[in-house]
Amino acid sequence: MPKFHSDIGLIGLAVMGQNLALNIADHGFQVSVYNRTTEKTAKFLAGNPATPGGLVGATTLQEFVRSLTRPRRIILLVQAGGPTDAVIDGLIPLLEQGDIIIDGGNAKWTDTIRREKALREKGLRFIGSGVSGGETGARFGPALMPGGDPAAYKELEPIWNAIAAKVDAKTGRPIPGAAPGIPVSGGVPCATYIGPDGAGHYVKMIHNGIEYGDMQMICEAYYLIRSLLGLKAEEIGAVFAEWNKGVLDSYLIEITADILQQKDPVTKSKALVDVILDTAGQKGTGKWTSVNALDMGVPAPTVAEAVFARCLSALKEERVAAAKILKGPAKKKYRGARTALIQAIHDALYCSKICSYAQGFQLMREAQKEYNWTLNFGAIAQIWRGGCIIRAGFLQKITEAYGRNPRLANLLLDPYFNKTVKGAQENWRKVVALAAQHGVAAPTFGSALAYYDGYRTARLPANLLQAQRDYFGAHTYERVDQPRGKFFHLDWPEPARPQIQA
Ligand code: NBP
Repeated sequence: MPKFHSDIGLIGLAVMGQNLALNIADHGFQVSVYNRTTEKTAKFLAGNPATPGGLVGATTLQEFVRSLTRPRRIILLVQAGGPTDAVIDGLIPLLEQGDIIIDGGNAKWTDTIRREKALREKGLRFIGSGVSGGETGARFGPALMPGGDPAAYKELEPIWNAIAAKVDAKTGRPIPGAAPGIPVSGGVPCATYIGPDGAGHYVKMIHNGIEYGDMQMICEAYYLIRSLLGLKAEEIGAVFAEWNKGVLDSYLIEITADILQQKDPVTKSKALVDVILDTAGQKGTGKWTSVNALDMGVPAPTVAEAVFARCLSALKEERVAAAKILKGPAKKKYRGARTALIQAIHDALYCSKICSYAQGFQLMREAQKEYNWTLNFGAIAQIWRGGCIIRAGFLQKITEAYGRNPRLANLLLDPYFNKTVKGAQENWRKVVALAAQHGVAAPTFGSALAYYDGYRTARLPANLLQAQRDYFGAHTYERVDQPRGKFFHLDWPEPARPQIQA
């Protein structure tokens, strides 16, 4: 017997909405659902007649809103951008003071800041929540990154905690075992209040930027093994399966091992990966991360390189034409030991990954100043351990690093990461050099190494840069022998300028 009023409502029954509604209902909450195209609602309800909490369909927004217990909690899982605004505009006249709208889409954090403010002024409450883990995550336990009104989140928290992925309290390891109708029990939920207004969606964007970096780095490792050692896809898959047992243990390494061992269902003899066209798409969160890094002046080159690598891959016809004209080094087979090179590529991947995450966390550190948030970096790394695409054993090391020092300036400075990079950097440098010598593009490996070397350098060549800027633009410079903030200028065009030779 359905309850008269549902516990929560959900608008948008595409992939994410359907799966999240089922996940919520699995946990005993009655969910009212609404979709603009009503046939989808009918089909969804017909396909899921018996869930523990129950699903209630509505064909109009009015009927949907009336079906909810007050204060109403309404999740939006519609296309980000204009469609999200359109749905909010449709809801506003139907809602009452204190009702809560939760945007679970991939909204840009600045949109979430704007929407939260506009709704607050109308007496409505707004939560922008990152939802990570794709279709399977939404169904069986995503990582959830809610931001907005903290009191409103308190009213959502029991549901968010119930449906989130769970990790072991001591080890941080994901707890597997969810199945339709049988939710995971025990463990720490991969959901935590991130901060006010757009904080949740900001952290979700950084998650996605890091995901871009991780994926590209894995591709570079695969490509280097293939190019230098000539291993077949399934052999490289076996290497990744082995790597997944160590420090690189992660969802993305695990699926890569699986992908590389998949045969093509059409030719039946080739590896599937060998018949997939080498042009990558993107939806924009990596670009947002990189643009935001440039806007805030935070060095985050590794994610940007991953975005550019996708852009370069998309120039397929140009690349095919250029391949006939532009020559690289003469093709030479790598003559060293195979096992040692595979270990070196493993180390290059791990060191590059550490730098990429260091950059992501530096971005969040700067954003919290910019937007007046107080972010808990250890907790953010902890909720990424389960449910989401970048889930990895390595994140526990980040939680531990921020546990040791919550004000850590850069992950690289933490003793564990410092020691790890110190021990592995010889291999990392060898791989970047080999890539250059053999003409194999490895942009994230190379940029991460340049980031590491730049960050650990006390005196960079920016002294010369400042002199150049002063020369043509009178931009002034500071001196090493004077206090910071004191600026000097040399009248370069003046014929009588001091002619003291260096
Ligand atoms: P889509 O992003 O493809 O959005 C489709 C939904 O938006 C449908 O329910 C559609 O209704 C509705 N919609 C649109 Br389009 N315009 C609308 C409008 N003007 N008014 C009302 N409804 C409208 O769905 P998705 O892939 O399930 O993703 C949902 C959200 O979750 C997005 O923000 C996405 O970025 C985010 N996300 C997706 C993933 C993923 O793996 N797919 C992961 C994490 C987050 P209709 O049926 O009537 O067309």
